Amino acid sequence: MRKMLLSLLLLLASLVGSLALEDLDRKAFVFPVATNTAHVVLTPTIPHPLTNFTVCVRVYTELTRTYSLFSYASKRDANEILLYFEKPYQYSFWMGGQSVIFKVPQKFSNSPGGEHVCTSWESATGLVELWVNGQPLVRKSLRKGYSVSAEASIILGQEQDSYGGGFDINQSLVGEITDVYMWDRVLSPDEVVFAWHNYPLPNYLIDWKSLSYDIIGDVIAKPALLSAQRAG
Ligand SMILES: *[C@@H]1O[C@H](CO)[C@@H](O)[C@H](O)[C@H]1NC(C)=O
Ligand SMILES: *[C@@H]1O[C@H](CO)[C@@H](O)[C@H](O)[C@H]1NC(C)=O
Ligand SMILES: [Ca+2]
Repeated sequence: MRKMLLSLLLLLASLVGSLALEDLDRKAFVFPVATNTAHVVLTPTIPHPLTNFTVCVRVYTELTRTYSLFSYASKRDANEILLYFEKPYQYSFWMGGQSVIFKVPQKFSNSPGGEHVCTSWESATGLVELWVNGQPLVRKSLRKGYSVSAEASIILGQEQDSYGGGFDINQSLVGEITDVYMWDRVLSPDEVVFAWHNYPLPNYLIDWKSLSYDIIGDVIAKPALLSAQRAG
């Protein structure tokens, strides 16, 4: 009987744990070593298919090889949305399995080091924007008329080749990630600068200050070494 009660309590605790929203302000997820296992699953509610969105993240890393900054897979496409570091001064943005490349002028970049990256997409025009440290890169166009599946597996630290899996150690993040946000709209240029400074903005889909997530493997939540102030 006591055993049953204990397992019931454990079950309840794990349920509450996975449903809890946590304020990670000034904290980061630290990925201390390269693995093809360590990752964080974000579990927000995406209420409907997306036709406009913005994603922002802040990363602190010495990597010069490929890694994923934000991997959003759907059942129909592992690269439903993917923000990907290709090599120094080059990011790619994937949507529904297609991609565009963004070249970063050296003067905008701190890479390797700390970088704040925002990307936005608008279905009506297909326009994709990518911003590094509050600076806009040249706009691209991708997947005009598409809509992003709301049934999503959203992962930090690894790049998904299948829904929730298919990780490759050579695409893993080593370092730390903080200030991860997603909005159901395209942020204005002024708002991207606000996001860079970590000022609050309305209409979050993913809110770092109220985050629903699960840590899997060797990932540690610690005070962020790269804050908005120091990254500025
Ligand atoms: C998406 O953005 C376009 C252009 O700003 C706007 O006309 C449209 O209403 C937006 N759609 C949604 C679902 O918010
Ligand atoms: C990762 O990269 C290293 C060095 O380039 C290579 O030797 C190794 O085979 C790669 N691993 C995988 C799983 O692709
Ligand atoms: Ca991959």
